[in-house]
Amino acid sequence: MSNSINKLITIERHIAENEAVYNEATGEFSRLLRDLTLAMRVISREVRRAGLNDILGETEKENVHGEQVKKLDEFAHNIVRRAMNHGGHLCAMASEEADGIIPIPDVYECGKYVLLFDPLDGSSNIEVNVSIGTIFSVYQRIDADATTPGKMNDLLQPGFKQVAAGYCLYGSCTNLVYTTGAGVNIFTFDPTLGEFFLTKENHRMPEFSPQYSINEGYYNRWDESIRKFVNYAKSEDDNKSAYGLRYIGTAVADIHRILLHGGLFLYPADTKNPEGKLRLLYELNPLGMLVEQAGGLATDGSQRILEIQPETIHQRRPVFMGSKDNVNEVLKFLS
Ligand code: P6P
Repeated sequence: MSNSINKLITIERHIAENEAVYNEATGEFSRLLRDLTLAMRVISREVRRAGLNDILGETEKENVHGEQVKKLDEFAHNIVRRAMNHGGHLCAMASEEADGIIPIPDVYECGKYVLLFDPLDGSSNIEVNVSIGTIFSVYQRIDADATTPGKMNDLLQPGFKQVAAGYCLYGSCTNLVYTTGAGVNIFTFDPTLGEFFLTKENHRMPEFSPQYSINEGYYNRWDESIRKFVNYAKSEDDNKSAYGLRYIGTAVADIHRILLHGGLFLYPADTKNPEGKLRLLYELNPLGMLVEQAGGLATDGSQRILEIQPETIHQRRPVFMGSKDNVNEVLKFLS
């Protein structure tokens, strides 16, 4: 069971103590996560001032997906890149907002990790004051002893090889949720102190909850099996009440709710998105690792998300993730 915390522990201390659990406690991994939390503090501050700083709204640019880049998207991307490119712990990065590999500038040393991130997930919600978040995924490079710049195959690793995954959710408060494979830990930001305090350690999600999360506007684009599941979810009789529907439209916010309250998140393939919409490397793998570490499941409908061998940085996959019994229930409709 997860336990609420009555002692004051900052994320720096938790990372350092946690690294003792994680082998090769060289301090390099702690410094990587520490630098990442700095980036999130800066993004959190800017997200909360966006309206005042007039950095809402759109730039004239489009990202690799042909999506309009919001000013905050670009800001968050640059903050993570600048916070992480000189610490000597990374040999390469990849971001939703960049076409290919983000190299470490050759004036800095290359380290043994790679970072993949979605700088600001939920772009469509930025200027309507709905929760958005930063998602991150960390791997060791394939040749851990190399000191050369990272290559594409260092970035294209299956999710089960992640050494850390997490997100920072900028909602009514700022929550940082991360795992290094030894359980899910939740932190809450105190902006007056600039500190993330541990609020839940080794969090476990409910095994089932009568809630589902999907964009029902696409009902007519779905495969028949998805329509049958959704019709079942809405149905009620003497043995079953209708499930609740919650859909924020920011995956990291929907998954955060499901981590805490249980339920099922679905973004299936449809006639417009034959590979689904969510990206495997910097959305599904990190969120999938967190969900599994909290006792849930994450699948693309035919295989475990974390076992998919990536082929390109921005590839998409359909996803069904959440509480174990909720996922097993929808799988019965898919098969
Ligand atoms: P739709 C946000 O743009 C995002 O990538 C995810 O965070 C979110 O779950 C999804 O798109 C929402 O997509 O098609 O329902 O608007």
